[in-house]
Amino acid sequence: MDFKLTEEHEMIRQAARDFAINELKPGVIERDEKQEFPKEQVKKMGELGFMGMMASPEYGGGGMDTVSYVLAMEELSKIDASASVVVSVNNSLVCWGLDTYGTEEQKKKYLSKLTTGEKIGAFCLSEPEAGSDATSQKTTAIDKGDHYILNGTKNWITNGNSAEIYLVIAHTDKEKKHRGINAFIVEKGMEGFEVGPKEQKMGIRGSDTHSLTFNDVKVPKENRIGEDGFGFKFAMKTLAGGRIGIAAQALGIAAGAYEMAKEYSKIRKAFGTEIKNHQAIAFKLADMHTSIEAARHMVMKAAWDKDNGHNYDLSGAMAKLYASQVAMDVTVEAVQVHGGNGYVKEYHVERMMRDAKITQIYEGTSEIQKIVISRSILAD
Ligand code: COS
Repeated sequence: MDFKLTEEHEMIRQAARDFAINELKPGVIERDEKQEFPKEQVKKMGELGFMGMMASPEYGGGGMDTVSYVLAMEELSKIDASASVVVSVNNSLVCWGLDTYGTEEQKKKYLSKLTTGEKIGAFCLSEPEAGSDATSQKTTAIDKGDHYILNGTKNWITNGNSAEIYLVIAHTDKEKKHRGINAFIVEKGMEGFEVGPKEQKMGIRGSDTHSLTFNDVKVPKENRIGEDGFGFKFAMKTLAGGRIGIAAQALGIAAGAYEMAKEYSKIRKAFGTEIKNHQAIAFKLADMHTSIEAARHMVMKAAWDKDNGHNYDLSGAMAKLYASQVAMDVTVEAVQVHGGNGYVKEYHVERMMRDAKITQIYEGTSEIQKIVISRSILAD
């Protein structure tokens, strides 16, 4: 067993850290306030290779392992979780899905633009009445020979407006239940495809979340991903990896808030001494540090499982469940350590507390992770 990162991993972590401090931190408060998408920053992350880290190099990807990806996700999320969710969705849901299951033509046409950040991707599974209950898709795609006709509505879609390439899950045969579901590549601009209004959110306000509507959208048959009926498995397999990315995001939010609380405790004085000298604060920091370290080990284990060809459904679900709870607990305590200043925007931790909550909801709620975990441990 070796807990040491390679030199290459350390370099990737440092590059992500530098980028987050130099490029994401300036303006992060304003973007949160105005619900402004970090357009320039995402473009730069594409140029630096953060948008397609694990994808195959022949399609412009970095060919890196999942450990590299979670290291970058943690560092970016320490500073700006709105920017990091764009990275997460593009990398683990869209690029990974296309790289692993797409045809050669799909990879050439779409993946090569997504890995470089030239275009952004979105993953469209959730519907007004199908979030956790993912098989209850109401969106339909009717087979018309050389194309499908797509109708329906998708909800809470990350990168909803900034994306240009959308992976859309739809029923092609309701009788067959989950085996009658398919995944399609839909391009912005296809007739009948409309982006709905932007959601007004509590956290990750810099990311753009929209509903989408499809009215008789003609999708060429070559845009279906995998064999007929593969869509639900595609969604499940893609989300299993996505959950590792969100676990890393939660870890980053927690670690970022903890680092700020620790630094603050060294400068803020109360009762004649820095507050770090009060056990009430020191013990909080001890608890925060311990739970973050535990979450980090779980995230790394899930990434390692994926990199080594092991099943990562269980370790990924556990990492997300645990790290997202740590993100909530630690950010609440970080606000408490900051006292009155913690409630004020310029100290960042109130934003992190709001950002943390979504990690318990998207890409499978904590309750869904418990379904995945309990089914897995009770299977034998
Ligand atoms: N990898 C591959 N296949 C999987 C899988 C996985 N991780 N998980 C499930 N499947 C397959 C099953 O093997 C089954 O296929 P077969 O019948 O051919 O064997 C099929 O998918 C249906 O599985 P299951 O019966 O377990 O489906 P359920 O309706 O009980 O749902 C959960 C399972 C709850 C785990 C699933 O619906 C889920 O993950 N929901 C949350 C979705 C989500 O994350 N939503 C957020 C939207 S993205 S922001």
